[in-house]
Amino acid sequence: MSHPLRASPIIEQDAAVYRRVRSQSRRLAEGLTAEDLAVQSMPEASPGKWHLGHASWFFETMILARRPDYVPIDERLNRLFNSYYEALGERVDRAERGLMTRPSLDQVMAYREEVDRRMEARLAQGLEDGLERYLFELGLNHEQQHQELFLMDMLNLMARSPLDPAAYAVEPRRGAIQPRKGGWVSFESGLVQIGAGDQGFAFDNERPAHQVWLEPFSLAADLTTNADWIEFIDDGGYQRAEFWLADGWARAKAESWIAPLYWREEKPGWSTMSLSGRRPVEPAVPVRHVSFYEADAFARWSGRRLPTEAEWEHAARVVPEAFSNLAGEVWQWTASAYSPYPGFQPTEGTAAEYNGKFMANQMVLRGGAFATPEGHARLSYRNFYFPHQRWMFGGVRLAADGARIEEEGAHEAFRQDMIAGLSRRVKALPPKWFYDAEGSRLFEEITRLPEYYPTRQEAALLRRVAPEWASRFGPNAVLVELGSGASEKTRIVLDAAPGLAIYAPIDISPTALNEAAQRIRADYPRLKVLPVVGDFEHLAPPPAEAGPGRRIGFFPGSTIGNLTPEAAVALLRSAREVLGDDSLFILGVDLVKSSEILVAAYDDAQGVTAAFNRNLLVRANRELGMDFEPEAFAHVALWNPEHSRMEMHLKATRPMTVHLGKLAFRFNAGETVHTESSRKFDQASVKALAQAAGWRLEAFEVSPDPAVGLALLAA
Ligand code: SAH
Ligand code: AVI
Repeated sequence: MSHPLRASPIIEQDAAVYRRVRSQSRRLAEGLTAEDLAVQSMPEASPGKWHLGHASWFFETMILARRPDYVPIDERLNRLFNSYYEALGERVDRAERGLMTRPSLDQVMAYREEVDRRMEARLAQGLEDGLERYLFELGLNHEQQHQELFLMDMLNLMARSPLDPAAYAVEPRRGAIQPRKGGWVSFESGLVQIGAGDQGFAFDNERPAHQVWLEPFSLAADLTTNADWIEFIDDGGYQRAEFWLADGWARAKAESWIAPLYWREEKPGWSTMSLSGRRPVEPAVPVRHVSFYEADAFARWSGRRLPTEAEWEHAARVVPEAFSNLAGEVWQWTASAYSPYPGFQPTEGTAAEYNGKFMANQMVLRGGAFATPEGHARLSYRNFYFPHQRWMFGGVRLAADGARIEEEGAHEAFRQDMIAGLSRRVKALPPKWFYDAEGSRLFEEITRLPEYYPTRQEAALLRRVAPEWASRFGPNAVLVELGSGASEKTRIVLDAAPGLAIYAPIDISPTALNEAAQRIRADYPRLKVLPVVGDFEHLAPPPAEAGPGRRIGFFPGSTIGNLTPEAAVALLRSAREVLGDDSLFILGVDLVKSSEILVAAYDDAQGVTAAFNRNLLVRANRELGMDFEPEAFAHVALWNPEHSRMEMHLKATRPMTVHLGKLAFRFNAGETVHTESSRKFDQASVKALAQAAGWRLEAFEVSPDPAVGLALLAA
């Protein structure tokens, strides 16, 4: 008996993804009539039938036709289904697409099926090279873009009928709208990285990743709502030129804008058109179908502004949990013109026309919409439209200058963690909030305490192993340090590896980070120092300017022990992904030892650790306007053998109620807030952790007592 050749997992996966994406387009067309799919009168939109044909044509042209002997399915369709590719010859004007009664819907669907048959045969042979794989992924992403365009265009078509037809019984959306978070999220100034790294699919316009300097800014936690918009309308927003850009004002007057697209004044109130028919405008729901010009005018009327795309992306990377509806409701207009990133390279070949040639006169939108297919958008995704266009699912998230724009609204992520942490049955807060300027200063004081052995022991051990480990870095290596603080241990690595080209520290504490970066720059003038203010649990790839040298992760201090075991694995896994296949990772861990030594290290005689612990409450009072009495909380440090960790708590010495805005949190006497865990390891637990995250443990070195360990991991 002969066995058919087994398809490789990649081939099977490609075919499955292809079928899944293609069938989604077909599903959108189900239930619509042939007429619904054939016509269109808006010059910027296309009929549904055209989208179905064009997305298929893209696969035929970009992939199937790469082979020189390829015979097209129907040569004549090239002209109809070519969207804008100059290199591929003549085509039907976009405004005329809605007049093509032939080919019939059946013929277009038959064309789709033939493309599918040929693509599946091609996929079964395996994609030929890296470019073909990129084009295949581009084809899938392109098809998904057309799924959203299909819905935008269908809505526009339906909105033209006095019957207000519902294209679908319920709005086709990929997830529920998220509830409001409230307030603003503030960010300090700093050099941040935006754009897509080299790993995974991204459109050419998202690359290369690069650095941008941000001044302090705040971003609204929530999207602008219909209720906000109605206030703008009622205050004469569409009649008062002072809020508008000149071009916007001219357009608003010429097209008689009085409200977002599809809104109709009813008596009383407003209605709007949706994919499930005409409905009353719901005040609490985010506004849709506003142009950049309207968004900008609204922002000016609000005394705010639109965010730049770098602000949006940085905020979304650092504290996604602080925002509602970042993606999945409406694309959000930014103040950024759609232009190439520094070092932009269009995709090779015909697909070079995909994005780059549109980089004039359009504005960037970020996020994603309810109609954006699942898994399609990314934090680096750059959508773009002309500033007057309104038929896309576009809305507004406001921004403002300055790190703190409203006492109550500032520091939203901290506030959210505080509310969540104090609402738990066993109260707990994430230790990352220790590190404001004072917290970072107190930590440095801790490192010099006689009882706090880890810093001294680790530095000495690092001095011993660094020369050998650094000999493996290779030329122009890039050192990415997580939670770098004062960057003191870094110097040991830098001294052992004079060939290092780049030092990229990431830390949540802007003061500690920027001051350390300045000192390192002064002492290592040949080294390029690229600090990033951010949360290491949301790692971005090193900047493109970091060059091709090997990436070396550096995470000393046993800060990994401050994460839950699951979060530690997730962090190491994301570091593995971001640093790439050839990378190394130096991980510092504190080791299990007698509880006396451990407890003394976290409860020093001078009370510095107690002050560090209580500073969290001082910070909450200052930044969140809370009313903790720090002195009424006792510092508690205890060894938890079950979880192999030191714990710090703050214990209420008497019954108390503390307030955060209108919220009240009750403390019984003796009740604690768990403020930090510091897990202690041994070689086996480090090995298990590394392996769970996709790293190999190459070396593990232990210091003299009190013992700490340094692990060298390889990707
Ligand atoms: N690496 C130094 C400092 C350790 S202290 C040493 O070994 O001595 C921990 C550092 O991590 C602090 O600078 C703190 O600001 C930073 N940090 C804590 N949580 C963080 C997070 N989630 N993202 C980024 N930095 C964080
Ligand atoms: C940063 N981190 C590893 C320290 C630790 O030991 O867990 C923070 C610290 N907490 C109390 N003292 C020091």
